[in-house]
Amino acid sequence: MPHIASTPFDGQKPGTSGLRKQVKIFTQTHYLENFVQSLFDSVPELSGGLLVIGGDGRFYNDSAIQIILRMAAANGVAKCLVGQNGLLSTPAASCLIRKYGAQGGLILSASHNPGGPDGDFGIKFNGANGGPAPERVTNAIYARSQIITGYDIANAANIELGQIGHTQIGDMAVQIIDPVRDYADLLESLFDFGKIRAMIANGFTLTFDAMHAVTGPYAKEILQSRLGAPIGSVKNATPLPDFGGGHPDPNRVYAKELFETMFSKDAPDFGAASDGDGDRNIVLGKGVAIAPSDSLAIITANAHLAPAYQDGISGVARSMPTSRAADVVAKALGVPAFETPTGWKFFGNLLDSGQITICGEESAGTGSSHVREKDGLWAVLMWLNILAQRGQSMAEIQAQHFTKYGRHYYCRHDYEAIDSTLAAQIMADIDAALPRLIGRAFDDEIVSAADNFTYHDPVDGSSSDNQGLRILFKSGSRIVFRLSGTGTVGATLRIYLERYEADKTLLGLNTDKALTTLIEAAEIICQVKARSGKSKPDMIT
Ligand code: G16
Repeated sequence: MPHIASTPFDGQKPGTSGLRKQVKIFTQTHYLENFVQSLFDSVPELSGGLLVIGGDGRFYNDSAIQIILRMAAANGVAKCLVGQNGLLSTPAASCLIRKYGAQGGLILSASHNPGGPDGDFGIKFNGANGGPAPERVTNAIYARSQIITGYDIANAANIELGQIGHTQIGDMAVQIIDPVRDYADLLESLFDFGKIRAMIANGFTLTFDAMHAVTGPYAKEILQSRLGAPIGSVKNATPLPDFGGGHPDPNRVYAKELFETMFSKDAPDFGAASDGDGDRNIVLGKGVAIAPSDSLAIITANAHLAPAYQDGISGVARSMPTSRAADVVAKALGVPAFETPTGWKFFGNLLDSGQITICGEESAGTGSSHVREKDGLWAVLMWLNILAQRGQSMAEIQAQHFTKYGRHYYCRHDYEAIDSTLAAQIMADIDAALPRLIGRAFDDEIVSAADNFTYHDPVDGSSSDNQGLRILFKSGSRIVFRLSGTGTVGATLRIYLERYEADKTLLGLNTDKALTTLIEAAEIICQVKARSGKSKPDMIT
């Protein structure tokens, strides 16, 4: 097998979710190859093993898959399972790794980041449990990438990715498979499809925006073919290399059409969207958007209504910046609630050890132990199952939830593409000021504690420090500052704001108004506006 000499690239350190860079960086000669060889060198069990490969269909997906297949053959992989046309959603890849006992999977995606030649590309490695590689593996890959001297790649023609069937590259078997069927079967086994189908047949209306990303074929099969939603219920269903020029991030800005539909007088009963690789979700009802942290809490409280969870859940976990709404539910259910750093990889050990059944994040991610990734369509089906069982509207279910458990007003302000040195300095300055903040008052909010979050994994005993700066108030309110680990330009400062309200007369406030004191306190503490010259956040979710 040919060995090609190369030299290391700077910055091949996987972030919150794999290696994510601009396409123009990924397509440099030897760039992808160096990273993939570092991966094969760091995960020796792939040699002789089964590897799952697929991506979200973005620009460079096909070319990257052809390179990875030839490198897999040269590195002794026994067999690759590849999604037809190179497509696999992130949760579907996780499902396949687990179902077929693969040693791992490579998922090509930059998630919700834009695609096309001027957009972003990414590569994630998931291990044999189906979940994102833990830090010890990503650190090893990075360390290897810094000393790499070359890579192995087979001489072979491109594989026909559009044709389901079996082929070979040298000694390595390649099977092109239906990207949808196994995953759709898994979801069907978890939920009461009969009840959801009956609800839809009785006039319940829904719309799903696939944003020209990977979920189109999955949503069409599940929602239209298996559940009987009318053709056309799934919008923007064809995956496109540039996502149709859109930004496959299911939020108020980029899924504007969906939000407008759901807040119009002709709104269907249910609306949802997913992201580039199908792991995120947003769910809406007529005139109501459910915040991801609230969705996690409501799902936790109602999961027993779905067949797979009818005997109850073992526990719930959320990332640290996610609102604590799910903790309140866990307490009422008498199950443990865990707080992990941002990044789905931190849920893996808790899921594998059976300590949690459900987990989620403020960044539009919800999932369960059925796979080891967050799963957009799982959340959609969980909500549909809950709606079918309860026979109420989304707004009614949310309102009853707030009345029972109280409301965690919540939002996130993002300052994007700020100078990386400045962002690091802002974080260092807040960190240094934490001890002095304790006892300080911001209007009626008094700081009771402030720290830099370190996670101690209760399963393997590992520690992860520097995972966000937390400022806790006596009232139960909270501000968190963190730098994003998924951006590709400069740095993104995320400010997470949360206020708990149990007073039943104060459950219907406007979120911005409810959080005014905290928003002002955050700027006093970090001065990002003054220091970056930005007058407002680039994104509020
Ligand atoms: C990824 C991770 C999530 C994380 C999110 C935001 O999601 O899988 O765990 O919450 O990024 O991370 P950050 O705040 O560091 O930008 P995705 O959907 O982009 O893969």
